[in-house]
Amino acid sequence: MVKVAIVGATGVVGTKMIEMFEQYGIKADELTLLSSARSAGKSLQVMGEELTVRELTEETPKQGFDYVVMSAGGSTSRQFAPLFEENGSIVIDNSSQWRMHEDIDLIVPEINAPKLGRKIIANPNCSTIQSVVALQPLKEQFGLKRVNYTTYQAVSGSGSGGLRDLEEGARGKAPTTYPHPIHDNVLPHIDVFLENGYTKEEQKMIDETRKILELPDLAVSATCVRVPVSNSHSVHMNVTLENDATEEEVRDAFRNIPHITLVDNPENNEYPTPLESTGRSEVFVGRVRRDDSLENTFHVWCTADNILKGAAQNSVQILKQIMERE
Ligand code: 11C
Repeated sequence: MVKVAIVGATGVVGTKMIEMFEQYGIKADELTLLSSARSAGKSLQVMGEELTVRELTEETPKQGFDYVVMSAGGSTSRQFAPLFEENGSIVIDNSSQWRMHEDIDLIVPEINAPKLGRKIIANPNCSTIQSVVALQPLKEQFGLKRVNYTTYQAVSGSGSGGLRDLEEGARGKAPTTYPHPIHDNVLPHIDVFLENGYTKEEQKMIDETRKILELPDLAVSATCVRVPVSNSHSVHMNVTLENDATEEEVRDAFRNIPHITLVDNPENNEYPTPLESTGRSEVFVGRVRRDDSLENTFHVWCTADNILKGAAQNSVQILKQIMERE
């Protein structure tokens, strides 16, 4: 009898997780949908069955779930993930709360697998996931020396509030999620500002890249920008390789990898876009070209569905990876 719970089931990511369970063939004898008191009581369709969302309380972890997938924000994860863990559940957590803890695995199943033994396993930040998926073949074939990211991140990364600000902003309404209008605008500000002048989103990309790729000394920098796009993040990566390659060798590194699609025919106006990435499971790369201002350095453009590969899909892939191993 396999008991699985989804915490944050009514959110933008949680509802996609339910879809991903079906797509990835997750077998649960009993699936429990959990949320805060505010969303409890709602009904959601799960594989043709209607399930009522229940409130997450301090008593819930005692119900003996085998697996819990959480996407309900950092404070809920801080409070509840250890309670689920104490009660024997394996927890896959989509918040930033546990990612950088030394004893917590940070997993992108195409790249790594849990090995540290804790029952809390962290799902990385969405913009990090698509970036490391694209960087991994370059790391394997040429070695990585330095990466500088600039992101163009969709409003769905901020959940329903971000989508609302974009939609209602187009009708002249003041924003409630962002400090400035996002409609007709670009905000170089994602998550809170830190003392070093970077935003937390930028710091997450730097720290998580080093941890997932197991390159603690990799030179990494990031500028993260919110753009008026509903869904799918774009990342420009300026990548310095350890060993030089030709442009074609860099393109070849992305070919024949099932979870990467190379779209790089600028002569036909073909390159990855967020619109074409939405609803797709893979990471798209293109615009590969040499940066002549630095040795062994290339520009790479990368897009992916931030709610799928960046969150719900990656979490469910981790769940599948663990279920298959056990
Ligand atoms: C955004 N990347 O686009 C964020 C959303 O640490 O998991 C995900 C935040 C996180 O706003």
